[in-house]
Amino acid sequence: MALVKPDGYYPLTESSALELAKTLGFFDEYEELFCSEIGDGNLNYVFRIGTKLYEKSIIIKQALPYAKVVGESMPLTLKRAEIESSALTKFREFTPDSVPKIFYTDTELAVTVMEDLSDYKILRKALIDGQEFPLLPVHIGTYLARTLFFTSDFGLNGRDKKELVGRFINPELCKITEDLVFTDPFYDHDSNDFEEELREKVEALWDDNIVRLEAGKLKRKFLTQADSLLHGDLHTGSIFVKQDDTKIIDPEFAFYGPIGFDVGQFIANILLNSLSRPKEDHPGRLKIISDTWNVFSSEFTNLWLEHNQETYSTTAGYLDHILGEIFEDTIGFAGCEIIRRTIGLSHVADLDGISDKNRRVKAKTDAIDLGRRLILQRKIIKNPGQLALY
Ligand code: SR1
Ligand code: MG
Repeated sequence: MALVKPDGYYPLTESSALELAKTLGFFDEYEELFCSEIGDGNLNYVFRIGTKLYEKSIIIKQALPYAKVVGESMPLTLKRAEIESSALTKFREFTPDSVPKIFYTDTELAVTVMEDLSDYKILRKALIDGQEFPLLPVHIGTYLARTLFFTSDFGLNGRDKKELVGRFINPELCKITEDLVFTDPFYDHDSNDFEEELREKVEALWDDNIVRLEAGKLKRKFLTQADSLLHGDLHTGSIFVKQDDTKIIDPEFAFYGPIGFDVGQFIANILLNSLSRPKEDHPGRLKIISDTWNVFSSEFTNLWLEHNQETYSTTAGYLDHILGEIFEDTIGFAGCEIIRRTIGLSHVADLDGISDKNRRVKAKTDAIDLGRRLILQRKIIKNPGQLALY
């Protein structure tokens, strides 16, 4: 009997996801399969489906009409599934080895079928476990340079770029970032969440008009500066690693924004991990940041010299100006990300997982101080080596 896919949207279960995989022809009708929901993110279902002997497996990812982390009180557009698969497809043009393969998308069901990366580990977990990945900076720095250069006005002609800006308008997901990263943590907002022991520190932050002013300026950049197609949520939970490979997943927040935002989120999440670890591990974490920035800026420079379509690109000083601006934004956005992951709605396991309360509160106090300094001193910090002093 031929299997038929039901019409319309319905939230998948392990058994209906398995049926869907068969209906779409990924497996034979009578093949014995397993299916488990493995999603540990904030927003979506992720089903892993495969043959019992693991010869073949796929991932079915489905967007829910609300944020899983909050519940049905926070409705969320299903269009993000289409944005995610279009962004992965676009990024694949510039860096095919850095993103998972997409096998199928269904806009109505908000489903993407993709390569199973179960032999990889989520970078956040691997860093918490103290693992090291010497090739990570090369992979991430190259991914950032290629995706951000080739979708910008430097790598594309103006018409094609504007068409892409239009395709990646993503108001609902951008609103989440505008609120959760750039606004709520700097105000006494209901969505904030922190240990009572941090209250005095957090209230001092809310009373600090200079921090608010600078956070406001960074938010405006995020709202208005359509440099490049961003991943939009490049924290260490959006990166899969193994010793010799790195894959970037989950670009459902993709939109045209300031280049430093992606770089800053990555750096911030490495710093958050560093804050959760003993002092002797800090130089190793800072090296990930310096090496990633160095790979990013030298690859961006090579692309600029070889492929730039902008007439002004050969003007002396212009490349240095752009890289300087990206670095300053990177540091500022990193500061906002560190603060929101510490006192906002969406935390990180690196800090929340510190079981000793005194140690946890101390690490979070340091995180607030660090985030604040990065926001305020982003024009003074000129290279990643200086972060060692912070
Ligand atoms: C309600 S969504 C909370 C966070 O999860 C996503 O991964 C984004 O980082 C978002 O800010
Ligand atoms: Mg995500």
